[in-house]
Amino acid sequence: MAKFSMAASNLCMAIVALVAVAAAAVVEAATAVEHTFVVSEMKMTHLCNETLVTVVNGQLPGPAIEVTEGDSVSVHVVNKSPHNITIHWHGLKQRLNCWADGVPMVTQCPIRPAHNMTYRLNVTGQEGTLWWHAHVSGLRASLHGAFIIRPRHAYPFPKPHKEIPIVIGEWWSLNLAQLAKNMEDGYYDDSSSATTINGKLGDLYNCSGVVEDGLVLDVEPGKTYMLRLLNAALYSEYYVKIAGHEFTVVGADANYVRPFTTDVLAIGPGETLDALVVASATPGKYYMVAVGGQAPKPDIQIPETRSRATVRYAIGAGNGDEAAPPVVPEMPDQHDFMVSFNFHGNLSSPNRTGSPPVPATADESLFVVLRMGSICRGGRLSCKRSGSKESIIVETMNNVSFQLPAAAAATPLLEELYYDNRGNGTTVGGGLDELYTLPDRPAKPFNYTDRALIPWGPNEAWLEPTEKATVARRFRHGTVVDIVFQNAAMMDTDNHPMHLHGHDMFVLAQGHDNYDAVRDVARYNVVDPPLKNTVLVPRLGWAAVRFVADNPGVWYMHCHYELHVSIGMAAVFVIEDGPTLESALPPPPLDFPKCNQ
Ligand SMILES: *[C@@H]1O[C@H](CO)[C@@H](O)[C@H](O)[C@H]1NC(C)=O
Ligand SMILES: *[C@@H]1O[C@H](CO)[C@@H](O)[C@H](O)[C@H]1NC(C)=O
Ligand SMILES: *[C@@H]1O[C@H](CO)[C@@H](O)[C@H](O)[C@H]1NC(C)=O
Ligand SMILES: *[C@@H]1O[C@H](CO)[C@@H](O)[C@H](O)[C@H]1NC(C)=O
Ligand SMILES: *[C@@H]1O[C@H](CO)[C@@H](O)[C@H](O)[C@H]1NC(C)=O
Ligand SMILES: *[C@@H]1O[C@H](CO)[C@@H](O)[C@H](O)[C@H]1NC(C)=O
Ligand SMILES: *[C@@H]1O[C@H](CO)[C@@H](O)[C@H](O)[C@H]1NC(C)=O
Ligand SMILES: *[C@@H]1O[C@H](CO)[C@@H](O)[C@H](O)[C@H]1NC(C)=O
Ligand SMILES: *[C@@H]1O[C@H](CO)[C@@H](O)[C@H](O)[C@H]1NC(C)=O
Ligand SMILES: *[C@@H]1O[C@H](CO)[C@@H](O)[C@H](O)[C@H]1NC(C)=O
Ligand SMILES: [Cu+2]
Repeated sequence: MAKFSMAASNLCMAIVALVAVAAAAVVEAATAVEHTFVVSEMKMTHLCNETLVTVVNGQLPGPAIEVTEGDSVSVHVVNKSPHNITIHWHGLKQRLNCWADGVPMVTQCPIRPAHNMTYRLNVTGQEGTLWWHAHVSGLRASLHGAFIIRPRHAYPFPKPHKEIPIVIGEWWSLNLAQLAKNMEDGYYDDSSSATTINGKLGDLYNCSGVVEDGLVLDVEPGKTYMLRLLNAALYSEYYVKIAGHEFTVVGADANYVRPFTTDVLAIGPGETLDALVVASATPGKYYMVAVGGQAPKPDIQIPETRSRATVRYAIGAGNGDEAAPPVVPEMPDQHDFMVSFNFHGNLSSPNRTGSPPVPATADESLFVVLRMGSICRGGRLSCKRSGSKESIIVETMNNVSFQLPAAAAATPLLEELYYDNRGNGTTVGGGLDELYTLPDRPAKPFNYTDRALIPWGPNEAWLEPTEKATVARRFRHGTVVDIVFQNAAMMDTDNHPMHLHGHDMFVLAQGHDNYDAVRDVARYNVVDPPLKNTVLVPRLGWAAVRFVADNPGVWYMHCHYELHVSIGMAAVFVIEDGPTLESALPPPPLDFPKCNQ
């Protein structure tokens, strides 16, 4: 009996081996990857406090999706939480697949409690690290995970010994649904309780003296590790260092970059990075530290956020002093924004055949000023501003603040587009034609980076009055679009990680102070600019991007700071169908959720 079953299992193994050999011969056929994401609430305890958090499959961070370029993915999302949920596949190009982009009321009706939905994704033409997260205000702090795309053929560098996802996040003792409500109500003094690395708070935090668990990365001397970093935090860009080690950055936003070496990484919310680290230090223990950057005073200050993990060399590798504390890296000042400016300025594309060429010129150019403004409460026309409770602070792009269509609208914008295109516009949501058009440029230019506008009061007050609308910008298929994002010093000087769904953007240039077309167009890098889905617009400065609007659909474009997007720093780009069946948006999937059923 035992003998028989052994023979059977050997046979099984032989078949498996045969299949593997056959697959290897054709360079791994594309695979269908399947996941089930059960969204539910769970109690977790940190810092002596028990908190109810919404998670996927009981995990924080959620499960990583790991695929090989060319694979197709099905994710069955089963909503056992009391919240409306959508999942966004951050950075995935989603060619002709806007239906699966996961933005509530923009691309789909949310998955309601006790409902489910299957997202079907093709992963083509991208390699590196991306991530997924709920596109639900507040909740993405606990609903996120890595989306890892391995090359079908080979890395353009020696294959690393190991790949390690590093998810930078935040722990909120505050209930996240409450946080979302607070942000909507114009109360935004909340801050996270801790920074986390792979969900762990680390030993800088404790509950009555008992330190929190920290991430430990075990390494072998001489080996190369690939860190796949993503910043899932709601509020901060992070500066990351490992004592005694350097990083070689090889990828950003699932695009390879020309490798460069640095001792510090800067990663804004929504950004991802692939960085190689060689375990070449004297065997021992070294802290990896992530510190949250913030704009200096007179901006309002929040307590410094910081977490650490430990890089630990294998025992027996000459690691004599086990008891010695880990070496601490010297971190940049949290206010030193030049760390971020230099890091992002060092990203460029490697010259690889097959990478898309940079279009030489743009068909349309937008100049988009990013800044705060305010709206009177209760629909009144005039009120006290500059932080008065009579008004509510909003974020704007060219002096208009984005408002999502109400869930009660019953038809998401993408469905409006699809049926409008087919001469069957539903009148329920008013149709896309009634959306507010994002202006090309601000109506009244001002000195955007005038430091006198930072403190709330008379200098900035005249610029505050603004309005809310569902802001859109329509592009013909194939339009080459230039956008200069000008960061204005109004009431704050945060940087803004601007994220575009469904497209990568060439980052042509960044600069300090006010953009000057005459001077700055000459500085555009049209030779080897990096391709990013999230461009960090520097504080008191600007960034210029170019992208080709060739993926039909309704794509969200927004700041990836949770507060900023929830108070309106967003717009949708409506991209029309191309001329052929292969360049037109296909019909919605059959099981696409309906709003009111
Ligand atoms: C823990 O909860 C208590 C009571 O709700 C609150 O006073 C305290 O600030 C919380 N601590 C942290 C670290 O959030
Ligand atoms: C998903 O919903 C469908 C229709 O309501 C139901 O038939 C199916 O069993 C559900 N699947 C899961 C995994 O809950
Ligand atoms: C994925 O690609 C296959 C093959 O081209 C195509 O038939 C399918 O419709 C695509 N699915 C999605 C969700 O884009
Ligand atoms: C615990 O945390 C408090 C507050 O951050 C700190 O003052 C104290 O030194 C910590 N204790 C330990 C043992 O780490
Ligand atoms: C790249 O980083 C170096 C420091 O490592 C800095 O001197 C340089 O200015 C950066 N490049 C750009 C374009 O910002
Ligand atoms: C790659 O591009 C850089 C910058 O344009 C150039 O200096 C270099 O010679 C190119 N290398 C190759 C191998 O083409
Ligand atoms: C128009 O679209 C609506 C919404 O999906 C659909 O119910 C209706 O049958 C369509 N009408 C026509 C004439 O195609
Ligand atoms: C804009 O403001 C800055 C300082 O806040 C000042 O140095 C600069 O001269 C101003 N520019 C113009 C054109 O007024
Ligand atoms: C901003 O928009 C509001 C509302 O339309 C308008 O009253 C105000 O003048 C605009 N401000 C600027 C600086 O353009
Ligand atoms: C959830 O979505 C449904 C249908 O789209 C909507 O009617 C309901 O108001 C939403 N609930 C919340 C809490 O937003
Ligand atoms: Cu922002």
